[in-house]
Amino acid sequence: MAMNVMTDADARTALSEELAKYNSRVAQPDDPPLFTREPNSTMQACHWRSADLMTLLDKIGAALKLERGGTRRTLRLTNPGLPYGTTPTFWASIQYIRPGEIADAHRHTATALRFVMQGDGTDTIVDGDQYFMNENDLVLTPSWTWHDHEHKGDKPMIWLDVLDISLVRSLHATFFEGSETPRQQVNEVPDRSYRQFGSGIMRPMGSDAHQGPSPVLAYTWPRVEDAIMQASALEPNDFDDTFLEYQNPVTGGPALPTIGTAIQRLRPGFKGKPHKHTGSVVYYVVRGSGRSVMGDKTFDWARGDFLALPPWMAHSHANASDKDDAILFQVNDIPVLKALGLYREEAA
Ligand code: GTQ
Ligand code: FE2
Repeated sequence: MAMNVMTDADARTALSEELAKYNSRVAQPDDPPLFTREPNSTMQACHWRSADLMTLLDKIGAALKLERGGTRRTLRLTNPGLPYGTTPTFWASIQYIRPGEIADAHRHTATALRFVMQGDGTDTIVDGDQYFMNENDLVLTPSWTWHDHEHKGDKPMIWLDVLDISLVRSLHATFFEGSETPRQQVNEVPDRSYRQFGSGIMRPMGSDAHQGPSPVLAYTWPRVEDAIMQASALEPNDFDDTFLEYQNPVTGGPALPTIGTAIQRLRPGFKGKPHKHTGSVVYYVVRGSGRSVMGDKTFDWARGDFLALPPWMAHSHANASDKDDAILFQVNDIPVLKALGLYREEAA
């Protein structure tokens, strides 16, 4: 004799309609599991080749205008595994600006940075401090700082922009404000941030350690390159060889609270061991060539290429040459994971 036994699954389904009336629910039999044993990112490992990007940049440079209202002409690096953005937290884009153009003033709560890929002659003003950008410079635009760019040189200029748009969106904390004037007024004394904090070893009396972004506007390439070459005389790190982080000289923390930035030099012949960590990374090849393995993909890269690494994916990097250096600039969201106690790292 068949008994009419209601399974737990049936009971859950039977309740769903009533619960929904009160904006509530119980787990349903076909819900995906609440937790996975370890991160299971939908983000995919990606490689963008310099030659392809340059062709696309020439196209958007010719076809797209730069109009008033705070818009930018950018080529966004997208990830096929994500609804938008390059990684779960940030967007990497390449900005293209022609001589005579102005990317006019605005501010947003998303934190931004620039890393100059090619050209010079464009100045950026960040909260009144003006800086003429050069190749491989890192320039910070902390959250809610006014910024605008004007190309005063004679050849198109391109740089990498990274903004933590997906992070700020996920927190529903997006604010944006445009400016009445295309450009900001420049401070009477130029290079304010450099005069105050640029030495990296001294600071204005009274500027105690505080949470927040670095007060240094520009991390200029000659100084960064000198630092990495000095550190290269020391023993290599098994995974990344010589690996230096851009720091906030006041706190000793990362340059920006939500976006990590680092430079690594793979010495000639270096072959790194594989490891994995939480947090996502975008790499830009500053110099040389090499091979990176990410999960089941192998990427052979050269100067000007980009790579994207998903969270918790085993990866390793090797220099392809026995004679020449390879240098990678990277952007990551590791400061966010560390601040929240979610950073983990493991040899793979
Ligand atoms: O240069 O201010 O790639 O506001 C995206 C948004 C660059 C910028 C981007 C921006 C900017
Ligand atoms: Fe902006």
